[in-house]
Amino acid sequence: MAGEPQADCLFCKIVAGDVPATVVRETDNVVAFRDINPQAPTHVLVIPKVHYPDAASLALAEPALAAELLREAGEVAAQEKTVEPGYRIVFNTGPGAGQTVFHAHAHLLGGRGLEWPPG
Ligand code: DGP
Repeated sequence: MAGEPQADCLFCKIVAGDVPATVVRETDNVVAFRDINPQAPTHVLVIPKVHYPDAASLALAEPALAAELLREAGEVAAQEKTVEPGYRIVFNTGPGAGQTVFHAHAHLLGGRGLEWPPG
């Protein structure tokens, strides 16, 4: 069923506490933790606790939760003091875009200059 935990999902295991993570922020619906392979001084993953395979399917099924995810990413950016000079929120979607974990997640990147276009 949509949103149900998936036994083979790494991020569902992090939500359940079965895989450890460095959590920097948590609400009833969202958890934010440091990426294991940081690409910037601040690299935090912000995820819904419920399982959707990507950001678009989350937004279709639960738009209020997708909005909460974005709001929480902004809160983490403030907490990490990356609002100035700026930060980036990325949703890799699909293997061709580099998505490797198929549980919706925002990458919050900051703490260094970020080039455009990305690779
Ligand atoms: P993506 O490639 O967009 O699906 O992002 C998945 C991210 O998840 C990637 O940047 C690395 C991170 N990651 C993978 N395994 C773990 C883990 O066990 N713990 C944490 N904290 N991050 C992980």
